Amino acid sequence: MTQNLAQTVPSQVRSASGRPAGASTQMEVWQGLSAAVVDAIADDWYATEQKYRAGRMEHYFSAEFLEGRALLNNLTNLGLVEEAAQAVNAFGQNLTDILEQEPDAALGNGGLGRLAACFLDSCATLDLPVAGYGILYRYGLFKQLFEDGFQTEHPDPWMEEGYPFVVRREEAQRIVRYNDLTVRAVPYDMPITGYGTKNVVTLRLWRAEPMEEFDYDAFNSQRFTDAIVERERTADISRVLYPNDTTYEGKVLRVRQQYFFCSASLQEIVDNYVTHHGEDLSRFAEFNSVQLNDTHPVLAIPELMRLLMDEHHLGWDQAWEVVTKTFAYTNHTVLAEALETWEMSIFERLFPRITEIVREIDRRFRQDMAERGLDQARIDYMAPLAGDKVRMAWIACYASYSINGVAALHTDIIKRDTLKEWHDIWPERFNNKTNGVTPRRWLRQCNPRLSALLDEVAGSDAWVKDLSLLAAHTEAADDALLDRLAEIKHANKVDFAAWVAEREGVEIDPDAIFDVQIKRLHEYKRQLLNAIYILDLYFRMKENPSLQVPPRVFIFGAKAAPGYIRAKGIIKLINAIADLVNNDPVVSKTLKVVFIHNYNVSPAEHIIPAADVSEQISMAGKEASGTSNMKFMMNGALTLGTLDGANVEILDAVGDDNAYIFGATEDELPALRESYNPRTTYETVPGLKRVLDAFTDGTLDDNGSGWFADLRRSLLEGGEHADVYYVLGDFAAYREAKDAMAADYADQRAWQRKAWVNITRSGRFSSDRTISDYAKVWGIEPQPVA
Ligand code: RUG
Repeated sequence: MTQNLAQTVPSQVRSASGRPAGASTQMEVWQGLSAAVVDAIADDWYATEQKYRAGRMEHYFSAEFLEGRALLNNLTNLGLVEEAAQAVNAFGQNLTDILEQEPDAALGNGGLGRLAACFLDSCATLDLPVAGYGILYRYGLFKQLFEDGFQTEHPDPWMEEGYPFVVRREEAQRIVRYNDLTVRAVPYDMPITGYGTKNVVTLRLWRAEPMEEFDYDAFNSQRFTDAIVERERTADISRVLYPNDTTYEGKVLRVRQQYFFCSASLQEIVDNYVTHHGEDLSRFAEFNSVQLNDTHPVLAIPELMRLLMDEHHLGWDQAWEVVTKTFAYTNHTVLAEALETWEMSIFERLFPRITEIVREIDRRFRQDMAERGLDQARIDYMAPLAGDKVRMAWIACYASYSINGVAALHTDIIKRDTLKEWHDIWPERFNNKTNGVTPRRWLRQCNPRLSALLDEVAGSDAWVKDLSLLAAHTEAADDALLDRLAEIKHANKVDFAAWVAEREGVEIDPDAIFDVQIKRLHEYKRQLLNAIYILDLYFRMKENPSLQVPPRVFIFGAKAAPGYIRAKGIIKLINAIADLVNNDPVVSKTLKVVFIHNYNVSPAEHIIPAADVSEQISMAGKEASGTSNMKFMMNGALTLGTLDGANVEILDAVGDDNAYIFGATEDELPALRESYNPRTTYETVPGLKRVLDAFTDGTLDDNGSGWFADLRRSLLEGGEHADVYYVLGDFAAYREAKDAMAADYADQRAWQRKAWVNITRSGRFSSDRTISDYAKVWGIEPQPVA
């Protein structure tokens, strides 16, 4: 770094605004300060790029990168927060206000996209030669508003005012060809800094642009509208992120998007190989590996075959040999509705050559399996093609040298169930990589008070790069430390209460228990179970006004996929319960319900440091991992959860005394289901009938939508399809655990001791640990730049 921020910021602000720094708007100051940060890292970024491109690299392909805000994250990583604050103070601005100007880069739906972002942060911090590849969506995940308690969706044109953290690389553009359309893929590179290192990882996001900015011939020959339509069809490709999480939609545009970024990225990787290692592509996999984040980038498999065979003249066998040493596949779900299958007719229409290659993969697969002695039924089940469908997960399993799940339980389930047939043949390909989250954003940056305490207890900030160091301090929790921990949580809650009051218009008491469930809205995640508990507690309090109930604030944050009506019904229900509870003159003195609208990365950074209770209550076996569970743990919230996903490993790390676990386990559920009758549960578990009847008896208002009746039916009716997520089945156990937990909160010393155990034992949930594990699979070593 040649100049300090005090020198560079004013001039960058001036060029962003065309005015003196002191006369610039806060948005212009954000622009200028952000540009100054990019300026500060430019040399190191270039040096990293040069070094990485010459050696073995891992390429992380993902349709989603949920980055959130970049400025504070970069300042934190570079150790420049103070310097930046002073630089803007010098012309009368306040860093906190400036940071609030930044839009969230919401280029992802939820856990899967945020995981990709945490991974790049860890790759940078660990100096690992990795690059990310995705799509520069013009519109990120929709903005959520509530109107009468109903979710409404609004576009998120996040970079319309300019975004200094992406740099357009005109010279590195590639051409992507479809049968009916040829487009330019223009890369926009985002620098991803690491903590305390010079290495800067590149996240390359592709944007689709028309071949010619304007086709004047078409204009002159009355094909004007055709030319405009063509332009728009091209821009469509990178226009919008599909707003589905764990459900799949078979849209043509989506398959175009997937091919678009896979093709552009692979072309670049292959060209880079040729530059450094020559024309003999048979050694490609010695220098390159590609991690497929779910099935979204699986078209990269036939596309690499095409590039190797058609453009670099390898034979099929040679190309397949390279491909099967290049790709690794991460599965993120056991939900059948998430496994992507595409209609062959879409492939035929968009890319005949890829279709041909997929057919040949299928033919050879069938032959290979027959030679291994598999029966026809099994071959048909596993084959890439089934009737007119292409099965992306099956192609991934066949072509990948590594297949992983995202938590120990999830990996067990895919080996035993979801991907059993593949595991039977290639057990050695399977491995577990329990997810992790970056302690930079999710502790250092979002919780400065706790972070300062940890520096003090640990004697330095070394824990930020190696979170497992905290484990040595579990026993340091004397009364003085626990009191400080309580003070820190309280101060965070006071800040959060002010944030909620301003943003949501609801007053909450920082002395109450903050009980939080933030995640995408899905039936399997069971926000409905939480809602039923709150309503039951409300009725218990109404029935018995002298009931001793610890003050509590129930906090939700969740977006529902726009087409997922039942999920939207649950949002409306929670908002209706919030109305009922918050407007009750007596109950509202003890309970409050807040639904944070437009939940995203930035709100999470406010919520998590203030949370006491982390709700992780999915039906066992359904949540592949979960990652908010890890963020909460790092910030000292206690888990209230089922034995699902990574909760199992959290429990293992903290011990039974330091988490609240309830409900049916994954191996118990099949037997329980046999005799399960939700009607009987409704009739017999005290309180349940009253709650479910309140859905439809006028206690709660669904504005005539009929959605609450549908929710009630989903729990009680439909024979074996009633209550598929075992909400009523687990209710009694949930209520017992949640009541017990709330009662325990009164003993603050004991509570804070549990919180401290959670914080200090969170080391294995750092994405640094996850990425170190992946690096072994990828065969890469740290490459620090000088
Ligand atoms: O639902 C899963 C989460 O359990 C997991 O923690 C996260 C990251 O691995 O991925 C989520 N996920 C799964 N998002 N989309 C899918 C299926 O495509």
